[in-house]
Amino acid sequence: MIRKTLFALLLCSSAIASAAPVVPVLEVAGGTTPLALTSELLHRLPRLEVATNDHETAATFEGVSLRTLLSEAKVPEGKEIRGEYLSWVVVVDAADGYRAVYALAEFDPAFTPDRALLVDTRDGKPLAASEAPLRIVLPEEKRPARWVRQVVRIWVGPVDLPKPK
Ligand SMILES: Nc1nc2c(c(=O)[nH]1)N[C@H]1C(S)=C(S)[C@@H](COP(=O)(O)O)O[C@H]1N2
Ligand SMILES: [Mo]
Repeated sequence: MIRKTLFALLLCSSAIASAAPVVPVLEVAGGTTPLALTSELLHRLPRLEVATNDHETAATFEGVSLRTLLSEAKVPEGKEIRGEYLSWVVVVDAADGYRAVYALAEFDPAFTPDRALLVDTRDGKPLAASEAPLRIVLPEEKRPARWVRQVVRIWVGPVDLPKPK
């Protein structure tokens, strides 16, 4: 009995420790203040819902278009995406060290019909710990490998690789 209580207490304290608020950010190259992707921001912007198949499981996600968030952070869009911006990338980092890269143009409706979302709910409920606080959902992308879970940072900027001589 005592053992059980201790175990429950330990579980509780670790839950409290991990409940420290993680505020994911969107950072744009050039050193402007990172955009804090707070729940308040995600509820102030237009929200979208998408019905998908996560592997074989049907799931409905809700969140904000990644493009909307990029515009909120003043990242070029539409016809502004030319010249150097065609070599800009969006790097998404997760709490578990997972990282995926996309091209900036991939999120622009002027280039592609896919609508990437940054979601905070699945089937009407807050994301589970394995996906929280935020997840990328690319409804048209068949393999969900870039549907990054546990997003903590989105970095946008020029790819920094050497050009041919
Ligand atoms: N943070 C994070 N996101 C991730 C992964 C991961 O290991 N860590 N795996 C990816 C891969 S390979 C797949 S197939 C899907 C799995 O998502 P699911 O657990 O909802 O099925 O998440 C993607 N997102
Ligand atoms: Mo995967």
